Amino acid sequence: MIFNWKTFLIPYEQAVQELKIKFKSIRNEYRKMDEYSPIEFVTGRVKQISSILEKCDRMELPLDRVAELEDIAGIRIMCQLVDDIPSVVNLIKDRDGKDLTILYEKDYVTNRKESGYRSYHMIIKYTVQTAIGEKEILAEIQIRTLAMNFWATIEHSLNYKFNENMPDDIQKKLKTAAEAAFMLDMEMSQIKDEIMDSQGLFHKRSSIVEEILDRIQDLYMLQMPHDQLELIRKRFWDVRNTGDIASMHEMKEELDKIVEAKKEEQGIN
Ligand code: 0O2
Ligand code: 0O2
Repeated sequence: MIFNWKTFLIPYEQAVQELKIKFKSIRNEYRKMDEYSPIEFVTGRVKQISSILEKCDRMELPLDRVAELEDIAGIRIMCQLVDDIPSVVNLIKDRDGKDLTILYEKDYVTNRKESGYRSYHMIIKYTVQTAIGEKEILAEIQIRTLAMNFWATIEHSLNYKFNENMPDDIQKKLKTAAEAAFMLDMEMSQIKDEIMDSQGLFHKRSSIVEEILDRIQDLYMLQMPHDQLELIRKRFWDVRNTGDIASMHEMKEELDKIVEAKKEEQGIN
């Protein structure tokens, strides 16, 4: 039998694309609300055919049961802080039975693997609509901090290079590095509130800046005289340089009123 990989992998590719968009959208929603996002970034991949074959060999799984592999479709969600991991897990649990079904979870965050690997894994069932009908596939979601990801990425490439025969000294260094990554996560957790506040503030500031620029654009379109627009622009730069959110907010509210008055004057609305 000739196995048609191209056709077989289509639903997996679609699932990875869809899930990536869904998790990236959650992050964007938090940003729009000027709130700290437990999701920092999302990546995804369909497992290489050579890795699928290797895993089938290792698991003594015949090719006609290849769909039993849980990680042909893989989504990785990176968080800034360890405490973000349960938040993301809960976001996914909220969707259980809706657009995905959770089969089981593996908590390598509290129970790190012998290698030093830490991550939270969720195995899900996901349905995609393809040109030839509905297809249900398995996917693995890995949730980890930036520090866990840094370590796992490097360890993964070293493992690949040494192919199970990693020299003892490198193995030892990786163990020490895993400990350092763990300590880094612990240190960051201690300044969690400051990190969350400062990032909320950063997004709040950038959205007010966007809103003020929108109002200036509105006034330009409403044909406000050039010299008056210049004064507003200059004031915007001064207020922006102070970085004071309250003053920026005040300026935005003033501009809202001017825009409204101009629109009324011109019989718009
Ligand atoms: P943004 O908003 O620029 O971060 P695709 O072409 O859609 O199939 P994609 O998503 O571009 O693939 O690539 P992939 O490999 O799945 O994901 C890479 C994403 O991870 C990119 O985001 C990178 O910017 C982001 N990324 C990688 N490392 C880091 C990091 O250290 N910090 C942050 N914040 N992001 C990182 P996008 O999709 O371009 O979106
Ligand atoms: P990829 O795509 O190259 O990352 P097994 O795969 O047999 O070890 P199992 O039960 O299938 O075990 O899954 P497990 O242990 O939950 O891990 C599956 C995935 O988690 C792996 O996929 C890795 O991505 C990641 N992982 C698990 N342990 C380690 C580790 O010690 N170091 C690193 N860097 N990653 C790990 P694959 O199959 O390796 O594929």
